[in-house]
Amino acid sequence: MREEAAALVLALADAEAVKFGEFKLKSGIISPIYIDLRVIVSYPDLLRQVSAALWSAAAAPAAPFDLICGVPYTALPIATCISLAHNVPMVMRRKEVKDYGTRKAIEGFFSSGQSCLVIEDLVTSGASVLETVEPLTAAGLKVSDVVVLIDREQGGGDNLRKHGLRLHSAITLSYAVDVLVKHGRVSEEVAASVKSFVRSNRAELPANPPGASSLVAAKKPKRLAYGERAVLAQNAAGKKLLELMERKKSNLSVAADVATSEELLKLADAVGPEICVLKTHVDVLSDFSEELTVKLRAIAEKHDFMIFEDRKFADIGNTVSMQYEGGPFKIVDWSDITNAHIVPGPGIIDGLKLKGLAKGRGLLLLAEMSSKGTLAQGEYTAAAEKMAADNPDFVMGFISINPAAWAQAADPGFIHMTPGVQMSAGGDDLGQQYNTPENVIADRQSDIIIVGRGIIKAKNPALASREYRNAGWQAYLKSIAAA
Ligand code: 5BU
Repeated sequence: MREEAAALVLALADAEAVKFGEFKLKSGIISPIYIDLRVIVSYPDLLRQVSAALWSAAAAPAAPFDLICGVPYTALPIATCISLAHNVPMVMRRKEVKDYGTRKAIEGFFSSGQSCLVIEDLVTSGASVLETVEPLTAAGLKVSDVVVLIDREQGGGDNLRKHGLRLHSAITLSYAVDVLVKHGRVSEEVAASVKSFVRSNRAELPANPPGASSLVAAKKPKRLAYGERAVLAQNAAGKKLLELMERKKSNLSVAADVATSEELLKLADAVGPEICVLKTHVDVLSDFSEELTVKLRAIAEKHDFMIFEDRKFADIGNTVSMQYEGGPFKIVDWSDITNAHIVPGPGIIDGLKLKGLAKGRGLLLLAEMSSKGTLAQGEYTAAAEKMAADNPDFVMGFISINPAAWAQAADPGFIHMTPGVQMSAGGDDLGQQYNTPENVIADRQSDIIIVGRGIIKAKNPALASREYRNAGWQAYLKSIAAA
């Protein structure tokens, strides 16, 4: 076995997968060694050799497993090779899917409770391994063992152990260096400098490795209070809303989906004391009038809440600019907040900003939607995040479903509002999907629950709004205390 391992080290050096010199790492640190195992796909014999070494490293010590999963991307061909050689089925993690709660993050057939061996090419801190383990466990698979070709011995094994994972390596970095010295491939001096580099550069897990949210929950940065975030909000309406939430102790928005102006005003007055935002769809009213907007603003003033016309603009900048200001609704005149799809590109923000910024309005971008089969996910959601970051003067936040999965490092000045909320999870017959206030605010780290039918169809909407307000606020208090 040792001979095979030594031969593998030499083959890796021949393929230039292991190089010595002065290499600037992403962190800016100069490393005397550089390991890039992506090149092995160019050498089928080497790929076979690598896979065999990994298999022997895992076979004995690892707990029995039903499946294997390579950490994307470098370990994917290695896992495939092992799968073929040993007839063990494989699953694949989709790298671009970040919301493990609702999206298919793992490809391939498996059943809950099966155990999966994770395969990786190189472990430094273990963060990439954790990014793959989380969606596997979220999908119901058991993961206890990880096998790696090269362990850089910079603390990855310890970090993974803290997460209940055993790391098995085919080769350690110090072993590889010893073999290369023995065969005259590197000098004793270089070997000493590599070993000293490894000793003095322990790789810690980032406080919040992307995708490893639940595994590193204990290390999450403290969640800031709404009031603390008001100072960080750059959009005037966003700042006002965060202050209002802190002052009123409410993170509840009621979706006032009723058919007439009279019903809308009555509902606004009934739930007004409990809410921070009243969300409207004025295009469903049979009798919209300017007078309604004046009365609605007066009720908002009386009960201290903001108004959000859920218009979901979706056209080019020039058109949305006209739609926002004109037509029968003149939304910009009376609605503090509105929202937009990002599908047209950033021009939609420019068009709305033209009319809304000077009036102190704020815009929410639809980063995700609550409905089944929504296309707003993954890269689309990331694009919304980027567009918001480019326009913090006018964009105040997002419509989000699971911001914990994608917005961990986001600017705390942005507000996340989440529709699809009821006291128990479920859905309706037309694709709506519900989560609970606790789940949305504490687990998914959203800021505001938007509740429609859970309140407006209740026998006593005022009472129901009080219950939702309490549930949302308790979840918030719990999450700022726990963070
Ligand atoms: P419900 O009755 O709580 O299901 O109402 C939800 C409201 O939120 C309703 O007005 C929808 O138009 C709105 N909504 C949503 O449900 N899902 C979304 O992704 C977005 C808005 Br954006």
